Amino acid sequence: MATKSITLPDIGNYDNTPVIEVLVSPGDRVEKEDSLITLESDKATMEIPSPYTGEIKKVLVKVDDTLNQGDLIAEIEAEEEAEAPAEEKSEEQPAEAPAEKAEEKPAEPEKPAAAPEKTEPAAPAANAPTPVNRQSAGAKSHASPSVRLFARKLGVDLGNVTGTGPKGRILQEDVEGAIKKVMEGAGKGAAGGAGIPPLPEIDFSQFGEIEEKPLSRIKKLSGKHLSTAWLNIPHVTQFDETDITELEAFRKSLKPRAEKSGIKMTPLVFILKALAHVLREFPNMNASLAPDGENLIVKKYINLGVAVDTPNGLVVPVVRDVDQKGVFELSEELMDISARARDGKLTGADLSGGTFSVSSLGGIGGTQFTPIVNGPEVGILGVSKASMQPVWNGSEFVPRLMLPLALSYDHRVIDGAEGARFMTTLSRTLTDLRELML
Ligand code: CAO
Repeated sequence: MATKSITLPDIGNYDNTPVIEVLVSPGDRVEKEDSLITLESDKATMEIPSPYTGEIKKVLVKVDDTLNQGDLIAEIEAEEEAEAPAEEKSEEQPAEAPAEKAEEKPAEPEKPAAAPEKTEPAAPAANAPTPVNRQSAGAKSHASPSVRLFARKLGVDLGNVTGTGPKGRILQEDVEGAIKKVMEGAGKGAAGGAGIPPLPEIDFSQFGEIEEKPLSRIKKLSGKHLSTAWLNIPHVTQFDETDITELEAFRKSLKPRAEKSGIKMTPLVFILKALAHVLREFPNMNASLAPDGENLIVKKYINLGVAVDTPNGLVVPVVRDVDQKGVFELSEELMDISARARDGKLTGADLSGGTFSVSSLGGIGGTQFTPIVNGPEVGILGVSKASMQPVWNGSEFVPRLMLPLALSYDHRVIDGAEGARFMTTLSRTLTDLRELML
């Protein structure tokens, strides 16, 4: 046993060759000829083998370092003297094609990750090499440098690819097959994609009569959008119940005036108005996460998307500048966009530019639901049906009209405490509309 330095042998006419992979870590046991690092020149990729069998003590290079002949790579507690240092061997190789050379080599026999019995102590030492050690060092995937390069260029983790070559070696077609599988899944929409196992395909007719109906164009489009939002955004939904007794009294008092102008004034417009007010106080909720995930794009305008149920499916037209409009104007606009939505007459402009969304099932029923954030927005408010409930006022139960609210938000942007504060402020505003004047 002796500590030996491993240096970069002569690899041909390559200077300052970048390290693209470090395949070993201190404590790893390597056999002579096991790969230690991968270098990538502009012409070829080369794995540099260990000239000794033994235990790696120090790794002296890292990814992106550039190496020249003689540079230190690692220190190893060698079990035997190298019979022929790699340097001498590599001199025999034509300098131009190290990668091809590696490809032509017959598949190396799979070496056990653990040391052979004769060198292993009865009880393994704490730092004894394990399959995990080798795997974490990236050496477990058995593939030629060109296949590794191919996989790296396409962002494929070879750890997830099953090799069909000799001794389980990963071939280029295995990498291509893995990509194909992912792409096929992604294209299917309802089934799988992004590595998610697809739902089982079942022949339902074996259990009884069935009818297969095509989904509407809107359902197909909104389905894709909802899946994308659901899969990309870590959702949190929190619930509240808001006392809207006074709001309802006010709404009823305005109703005759509204009806005279042909306007139907529902609780939703007050919710839109209150939301616009609270969004000013919580600008992070009126924002979108930049695609790189590094910045928050806060919008200074408040355009609220309103989910509308249509015979062909769900659409979300946008009511613009809600903070600058009164409840009459908002009612008129809401009636207009929901009528056009149901008639299929919305334009692209009607459907774009939203900063936050509302989905109201209040006119239909239900006590609560969890809305899906209309990404790349950050939050959405779900509104359920208000109902009279006995509420304890400190001395007695009194009948109050309670409105169930559900706030879903992107937890990457909004912390739970901020979400709770947003909801409490919204609730306070709906309970006492005088808050809108503050
Ligand atoms: N609690 C109790 N009553 C409510 C209410 C609530 N939260 N919200 C509305 N109502 C009442 C209204 O006051 C109205 O009653 P009156 O005619 O007596 O005044 C009645 O319910 C019907 O209201 P509406 O639904 O026609 O009008 P709206 O302004 O509340 O909603 C719109 C408009 C377009 C949002 C709604 O018609 C709609 O399409 N909702 C479905 C949205 C949806 O599908 N969301 C789910 C998306 S996730 O799959």
